[in-house]
Order: sequence, then C-alpha cells, then structure tokens
Amino acid sequence: MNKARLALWLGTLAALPGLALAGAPPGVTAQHAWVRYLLPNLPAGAYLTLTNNSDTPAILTGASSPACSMLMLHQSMDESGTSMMMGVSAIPVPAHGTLALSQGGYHLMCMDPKMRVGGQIPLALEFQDGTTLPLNAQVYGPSGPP
Ligand SMILES: [Cu+2]
Repeated sequence: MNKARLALWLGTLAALPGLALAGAPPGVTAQHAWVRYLLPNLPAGAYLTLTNNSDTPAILTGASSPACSMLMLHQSMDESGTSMMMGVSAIPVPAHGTLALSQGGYHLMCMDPKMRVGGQIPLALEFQDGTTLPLNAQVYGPSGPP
C-alpha cells in the first residue's frame, strides 16, 4: 500500500463513528523487556529493545503500567564522572532500526513499584502518532537477568 492510499484508508477508519484510531504502531515490536526490582520504596528501572520495521521513525512519548504510580521516560548520562538521570519527553526509534533501552542509556523508571521478583508486569508504550504498544516485562532482582 502506498502512502496516499494508506492515508486514505486511515482517514476512512478515523471517520467511522465511535471507532477510535488506536492500536499498536505498525511495524514496531518490543523484545527482552525486563524490570530491575530493588525495594517497594525505590524506583525500578525497566529495559527493553524496540525494533522499528516501518519507513518512519517511531517516537516514544510516554509509558504506563498498573504496577507503577508513574512510568517515566528517563535518560542516564555521565556528568563529570557522576552518573545522573533525567526525564525526557521523547525517545526516537529510527526507521528500519532498533533502540535498546538499557542501563546507562534511555530507560523507563517505575515509581512506587508493585511487583515481585519472578513475576511479570504489563507495560503500555505510547507513541507520538497516538498508537500504543502493550507488552509484558519480566521482573528480576538487583542482579538482573542471568
Ligand atoms: Cu531513571
């Protein structure tokens, strides 16, 4: 399907009464999602790899989970030898590319985590185009995956 036809098709869908244009971002998948759980009163980092097989960049703009009071987009950086992290508003996944959310880089931060080691938690990743990618993340303790 070419771009004009795709736009026409999406427009037709959006015009149908009561049918919201949601669903997963086309061509975007998540792999190896996991959470490092420490203690209930400490934020838990969530990590995964995003693969974008589409022709356009996929811009991650938000995340949520019932296991977290907030699931924030974070970036770690080295500031003169000290590791810092800050909130970011967007994480781009390049067209036909992958992006690893990892320790020391982009990651998700789960505030007030409600989970147990060995379990799984559901996450929802929200993209700029209004699509949402649901996935499950495996919960590990401080040492992470084996
Ligand atoms: Cu963080």
